[in-house]
Amino acid sequence: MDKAQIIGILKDIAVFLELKGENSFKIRAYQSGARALERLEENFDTIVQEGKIASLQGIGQALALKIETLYHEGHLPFYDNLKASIAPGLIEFLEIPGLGGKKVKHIHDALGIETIEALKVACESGAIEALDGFGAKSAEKILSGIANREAYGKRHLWWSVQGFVQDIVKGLEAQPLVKRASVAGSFRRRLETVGDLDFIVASDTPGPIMDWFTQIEGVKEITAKGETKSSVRFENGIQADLRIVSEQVFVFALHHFTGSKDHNVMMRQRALSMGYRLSEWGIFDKDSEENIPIDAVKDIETEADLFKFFGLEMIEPELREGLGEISVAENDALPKLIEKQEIRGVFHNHTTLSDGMNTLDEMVQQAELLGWSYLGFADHSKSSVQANGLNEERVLRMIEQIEAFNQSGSSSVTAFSGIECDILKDGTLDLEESVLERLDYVVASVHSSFSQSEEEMTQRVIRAIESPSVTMLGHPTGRLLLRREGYRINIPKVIDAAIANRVIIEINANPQRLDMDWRFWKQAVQRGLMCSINPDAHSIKNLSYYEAGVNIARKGWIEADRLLNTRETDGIKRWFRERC
Ligand code: DGT
Ligand code: CA
Ligand code: CA
Ligand code: ZN
Repeated sequence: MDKAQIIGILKDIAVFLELKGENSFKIRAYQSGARALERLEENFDTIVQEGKIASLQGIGQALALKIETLYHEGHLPFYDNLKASIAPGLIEFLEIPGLGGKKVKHIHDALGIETIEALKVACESGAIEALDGFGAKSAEKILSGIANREAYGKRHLWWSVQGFVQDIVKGLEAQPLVKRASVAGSFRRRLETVGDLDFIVASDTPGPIMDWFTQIEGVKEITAKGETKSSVRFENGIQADLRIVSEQVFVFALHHFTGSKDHNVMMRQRALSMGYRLSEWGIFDKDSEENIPIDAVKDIETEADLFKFFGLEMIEPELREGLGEISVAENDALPKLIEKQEIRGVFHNHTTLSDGMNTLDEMVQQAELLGWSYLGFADHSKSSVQANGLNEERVLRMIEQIEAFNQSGSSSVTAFSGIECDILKDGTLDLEESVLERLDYVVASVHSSFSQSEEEMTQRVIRAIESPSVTMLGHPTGRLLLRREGYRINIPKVIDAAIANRVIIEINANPQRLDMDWRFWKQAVQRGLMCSINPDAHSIKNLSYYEAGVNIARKGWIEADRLLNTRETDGIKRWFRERC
């Protein structure tokens, strides 16, 4: 376990002890231990390995032992038992902003409640504000905390629902009374996470289609059922809306419910400026009171027709985020978006040499099946001890192995030798420069000391970008979608440094990362940043993550000439040699 994780556990222990009403002396020991580690200037790993943890100010012998156990074994029985002794509901209370151990204990002692639902009721009934030390404000704050928590918990990774969505669309299309069917909403825009799913169908006979939809296997609850709209909730927590309209209205409903809201607002403004009113029902004269669409609507069958009517080129759903797409479409200047068939290979992949599940040969065979020309390897470096990272000697052996593989001519796929080299706390790299420069390329990533200040982290990453052997920056924020915020870092400054040093930034295409975020890419590529879609695959199956990366490249307005993976093998070699 690394330092940041250990600090997190020490803080958890302090809170759990508070919740159990333990004496404050004990609690403070863990709090000050966590602070001592946060303040630590020296290398944490070295200190643990040299057995010097107990010599740090604020850390006693007993605590030092616990830290060592966490570091070496990755878990601590004392912590596991403590956590198990607390009702799970109370641990959920702690996730609500403003509720610490003491307050949760107070609520539990006074009201005996142990679930979020009961806590919500207690806030609404006035029981919370009647407690000592609480008031109307705190009850309100708890309620909004519960609401936020629910909102966060209700989203799903785009990647995890795609098969589910395809099945529903296929099922709808197979219904005899369905003329057209499509998914809409954030799923269609390929947003990294989706709230609910939105389906649009054209039919004159909605009844039987609504019946089918509300009886799909896995439907747990029907929250609405009507002629034009039904909503269901599935056992897996996903909610879905189905809207059924006439064939003539379909394209307008599809456009409206694809969104985004910001895009729709801008489209409506544009319509008004041209004398029309645009809605999910069609196009109307601006001043007409009647709900009869203008005649031209008859000729609008596709979204391309709809955009054309308003003087715009077709705007793909991925671009409909209200980020200037309408004014660019007006000038026919939208980017030509990447297709997954254009990808010729990917670079950031792990094998059994570090923490991957498959060997180099197995990974290459999968690349052949995908029709790729090359595959890059980037196993972990030695600081990533838990991932069995490679030291200099093992890197040199791997380079030989890859050279032998390429010379054997056993595959149409060229293997590139790389490493995912840890960026150490001070921004230096984990491996000797003389070894790094013998690799085809180097992906540099942060895997430790996540709790640094924004300034420190930014400087640390920029220092790595400036180091001569670094080719790419890996997952620049370290975020895990719906699970963990990224570390604090100034991404615009990192982008500047990458452009200045001709360092590529990856789209880490692991569906839980999708890091760097698409919201940064449009501007960054316009300023000259080069991108690589890197699946960070730890198995042959995960090579398919590159498709999630393509989604993000499309959302980021990235064209083929800014994407390394669209080059053929010679072009890749040239980039690694000359960075152009
Ligand atoms: P989600 O479900 O949170 O991932 O995001 P969306 O974009 O799927 O949002 P959702 O399901 O609430 O609505 C689908 C689309 O319908 C949305 O992208 C735009 C359109 N829409 C919904 N409500 C409004 C609204 O109040 N104004 C406008 N202009 N459009 C709306
Ligand atoms: Ca939605
Ligand atoms: Ca919806
Ligand atoms: Zn990594």
